[in-house]
Amino acid sequence: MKKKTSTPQGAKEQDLAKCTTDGSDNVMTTDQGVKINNDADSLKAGERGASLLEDFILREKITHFDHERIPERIVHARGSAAHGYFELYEDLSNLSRAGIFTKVGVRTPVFVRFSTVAGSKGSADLARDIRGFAVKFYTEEGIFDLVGNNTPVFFIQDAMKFPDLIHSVKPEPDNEIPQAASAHDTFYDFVSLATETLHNHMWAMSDRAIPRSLRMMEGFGIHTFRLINDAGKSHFVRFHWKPALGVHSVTWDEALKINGADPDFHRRDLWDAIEQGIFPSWELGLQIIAEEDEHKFEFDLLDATKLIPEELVPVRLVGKMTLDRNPDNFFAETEQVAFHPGHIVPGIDFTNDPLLQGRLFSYTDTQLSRLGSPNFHEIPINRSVSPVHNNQRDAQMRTTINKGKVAYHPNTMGGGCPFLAKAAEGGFTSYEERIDGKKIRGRSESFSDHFSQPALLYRSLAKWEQEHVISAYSFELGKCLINAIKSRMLYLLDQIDHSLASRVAENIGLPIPKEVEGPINRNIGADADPNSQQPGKAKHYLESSAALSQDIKKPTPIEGRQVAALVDNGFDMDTFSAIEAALKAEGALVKIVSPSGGNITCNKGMKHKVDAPLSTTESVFYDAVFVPCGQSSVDSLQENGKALKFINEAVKHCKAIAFAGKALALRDRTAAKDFPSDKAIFSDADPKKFVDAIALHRNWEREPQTSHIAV
Ligand code: HDE
Repeated sequence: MKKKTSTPQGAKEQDLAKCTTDGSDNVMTTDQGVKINNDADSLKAGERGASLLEDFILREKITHFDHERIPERIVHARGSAAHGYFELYEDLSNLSRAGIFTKVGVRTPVFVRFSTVAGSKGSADLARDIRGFAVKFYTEEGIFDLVGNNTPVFFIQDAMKFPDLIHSVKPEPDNEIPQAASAHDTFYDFVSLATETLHNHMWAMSDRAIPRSLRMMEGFGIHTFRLINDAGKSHFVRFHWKPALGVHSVTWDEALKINGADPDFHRRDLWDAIEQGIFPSWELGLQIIAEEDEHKFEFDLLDATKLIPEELVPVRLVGKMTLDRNPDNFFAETEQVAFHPGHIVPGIDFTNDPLLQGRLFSYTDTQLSRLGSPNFHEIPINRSVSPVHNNQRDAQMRTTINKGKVAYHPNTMGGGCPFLAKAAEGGFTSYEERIDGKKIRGRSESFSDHFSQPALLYRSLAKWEQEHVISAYSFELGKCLINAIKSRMLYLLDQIDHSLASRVAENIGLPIPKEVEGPINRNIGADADPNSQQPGKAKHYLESSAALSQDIKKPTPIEGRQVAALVDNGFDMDTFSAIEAALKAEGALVKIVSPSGGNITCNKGMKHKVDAPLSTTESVFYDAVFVPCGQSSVDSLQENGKALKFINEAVKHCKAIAFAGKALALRDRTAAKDFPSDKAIFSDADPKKFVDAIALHRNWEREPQTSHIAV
């Protein structure tokens, strides 16, 4: 059942409503408003004659169709989005004068787009990839875009390398293979020659790159920004989004299967959750660094390949974002939304991070070719809710009708309008940072440590997470064809962690080389000193950082988790209802999965609608499985190969599984029987224990014993 949206008609919703339309109760017309009498036949010279050029209705319809597509985004082409709002917990005016950091009690409308990076618009959701996490705040002072990712760092340090990075990861240009996959030679050729990539690359090899849900991802602004208060004082800041549902991922085997069985898995999950009133939320966290502490770290705050461990600078939670409304139209909203890290408001400012500085150019430029005009800010989803007045004029598809003769400033003919705002009245002024230096094309020495943080990340992961990282590197390098590239990667991994490199080397059947030909890092200018580079610079300033791991110690909410009840005719209503009630009480969704579709009958003679017949569904779509008692139900399932596979996969993927009464016979025909004392496989179908196990996401301790399960 759809819960009522919790947002009052916010400013952005009212704004969008001006352009929202649907055809119900309306007559069909041409784009010029002429009522249409026949939409099935073109105008012809006689019943069997040639079509006539004068048919303006046919021409208009076909012409519009011919131009329906716009170029997909160069990167982040595949995405899904939702509307919502942001609320601040406490007044932060000592840090920033931005309304979103000072106005407690105001619900600022947001539009959030999540995306994968490398794949095309039609690629599958579970690609191993970084996820985009872009938030548009429609503030009372103008648009603020926080255009981040789901990892705290980026691959490169300088915007100059972005086209190279993307060209290396996109499908190879001769044959356009592989789609939405980094596991190929060109990517590893680049990564192994540009050691600054190694940190974010390890994030990409971790489970962060295969999230369970977009609702279960962290978000990061990555770059260091500035917050500026009324007195003009600046603090450095890094932005974090912490999901209420915790950070969870699927296994690589699940990801591969989901991509085939439901390429829209993440998109559907987000859409369905919001439709059912299960609104995802994230807390906004700030890492604040005083201006005078800029140089107190072992890394440079301007280096986007470095995170600031939470042990060094805690994350202060300052507000909450809730997504509570799906878009009305994918193209109009999700496809046409134009984010830009340069969309900031008074109280927020940039730093000299050379990656951020380059982005400030790129995002307007790309909209010009993607959306076709500098008027992209007039597209409803991009429109500010605060008034827009300036002397920009004309260009393609202009919708604003500017009155009067004056399109310049200063003027007297327009009464001096639009007039300028003093800083005290909200006029944007840039932070007056002192800059004193030579003009150089080069990189700061303080950016040259490329090995400490990937090593910190690896050390911070739990054993099971490290195993996933080893498998990911083994898969990716195993897919590369050129041995020299694989060897160079092994050499670099060895600098990060010897055990990691040895395991990957063993898996891909190559030795770790003692040295590599040429400089280790070749991502430097022709005259730069190759010996000034890695890996000798690695530092060990922190043993580990708990926030980098997904190894949860505490249960997380199970709202919106999908749980399969595997049943057939004659299933026992009492054991079914007990578990169903416990799950529903926590907001989880119970789906009846059965050998056939339509309805099935329980042992009390009641009919139940089957949510998913086994022929159309897969074990990998669910977070947990339970099998109620009931002789005839269990007898039927025991003879059904797909039902057995369903359970075997759930065992292999370390999920919570509960069997009740007679269902133990089914357990004994599957791999579940091999785990009699498993923490998440239950033979007594105790609802509470089952719910608690789902809240821990998976029992990863099972994983090392599951390699024999053939599914
Ligand atoms: Fe982007 N990036 N990027 N990027 N990026 C784009 O803009 C670019 C970077 C990010 O859902 C493009 O409108 C350059 C870092 C997200 O619409 C383009 C550089 C981070 C999205 C572009 C970077 C991001 C984009 C493509 C290096 C995380 C999707 C279409 C200097 C902090 C936004 C578009 C959405 C999209 C350029 C690096 C995040 C081409 C040149 C670092 C989430 O302008």
